[in-house]
Amino acid sequence: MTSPVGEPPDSPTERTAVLSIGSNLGDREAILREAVLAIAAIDGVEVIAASSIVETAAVKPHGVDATAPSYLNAAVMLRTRLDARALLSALQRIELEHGRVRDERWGDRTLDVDIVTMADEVIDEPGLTVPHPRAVERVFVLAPWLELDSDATLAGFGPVSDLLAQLDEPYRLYRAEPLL
Ligand code: A4P
Ligand code: MG
Repeated sequence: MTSPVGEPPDSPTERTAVLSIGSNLGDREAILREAVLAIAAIDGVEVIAASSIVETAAVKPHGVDATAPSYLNAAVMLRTRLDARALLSALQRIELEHGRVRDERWGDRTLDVDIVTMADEVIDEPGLTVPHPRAVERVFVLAPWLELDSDATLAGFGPVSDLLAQLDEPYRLYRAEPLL
């Protein structure tokens, strides 16, 4: 098989991925900053941009929980030659290194890192769904993503700008400067 012009033979294809990072325990902002650095340090990953930080009330399986600590969320855009599975395990290692404990579904956490999209890939396997199945309903995922890419489209749903307008949910800009 021939490789595309300009690409060395056997070089794995680089793709763009968008991550959502979130924290509602501990020093949330410091944890998000450390997470971006840790993501950038993954072998085979180049972080292109990170968004500003938004703050929203915690969403639990039964709905918004105003009694739980609020979340800081941001989006990270990267280029990688890793496949989605390898990227997810590197991200889960970073979650664990930041004191993430998995006990309750959608429970409070020091750090959550989700793959929102990865190029135009559609994956539906045990333990890995891409695009992230709940991105479409989450202002704290869509707003930071739109900030990084005003033409962003969520596969199967349409332009992120339209999805965000339909949600019409409150969020607070916690830190306007980009994390990177
Ligand atoms: N998994 C499958 N697809 C993916 C993907 N695209 N990216 C699997 C990352 N992980 C993916 O996740 C459970 C399993 O999902 C993983 O083992 C992985 O194999 P988890 O991080 O262990 O647990 P979780 O995050 O509690 O579960 P879940 O269902 O992924 O929750 P979400 O959808 O991530 O929601 N409220 C606010 N305001 N801000 C938030 O960021 N986040 C959540 C978590 C709930 N409420 C929130 C926020
Ligand atoms: Mg998660």
